[in-house]
Amino acid sequence: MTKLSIGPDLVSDPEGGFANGPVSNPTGRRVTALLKVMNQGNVDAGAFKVKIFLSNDSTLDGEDTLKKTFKVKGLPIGATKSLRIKVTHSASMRDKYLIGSIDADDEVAESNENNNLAVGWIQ
Ligand SMILES: [Ca+2]
Ligand SMILES: [Ca+2]
Ligand SMILES: [Ca+2]
Repeated sequence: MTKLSIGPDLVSDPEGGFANGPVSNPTGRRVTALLKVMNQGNVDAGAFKVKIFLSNDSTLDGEDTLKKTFKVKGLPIGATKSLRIKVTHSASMRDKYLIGSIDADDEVAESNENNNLAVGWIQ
């Protein structure tokens, strides 16, 4: 039996990570990354937010710091949105993690809600 799933499915490309980075400048206080968000589902997605967190570990939890929020107006079937991330911090972010939470406020009901995080170690 094949399970038929209908709905948008927002996911990072590559799944689970950033397309580029995150890399820090020499002081470690500025980090850049590229996050590609794709709709691999079979229904267009409406507006949603992508939130970028700074974390000491690779897990998103309540101790992490929100650094940036992107508002995406929507993403049609098969479309990709590239988000260029630049975050600054008062101390070095090297060896910490940048975590992108796609549809962070769960505004889009998706066929798969378990592939919405992109995690990257800051170099
Ligand atoms: Ca998803
Ligand atoms: Ca964390
Ligand atoms: Ca969702």
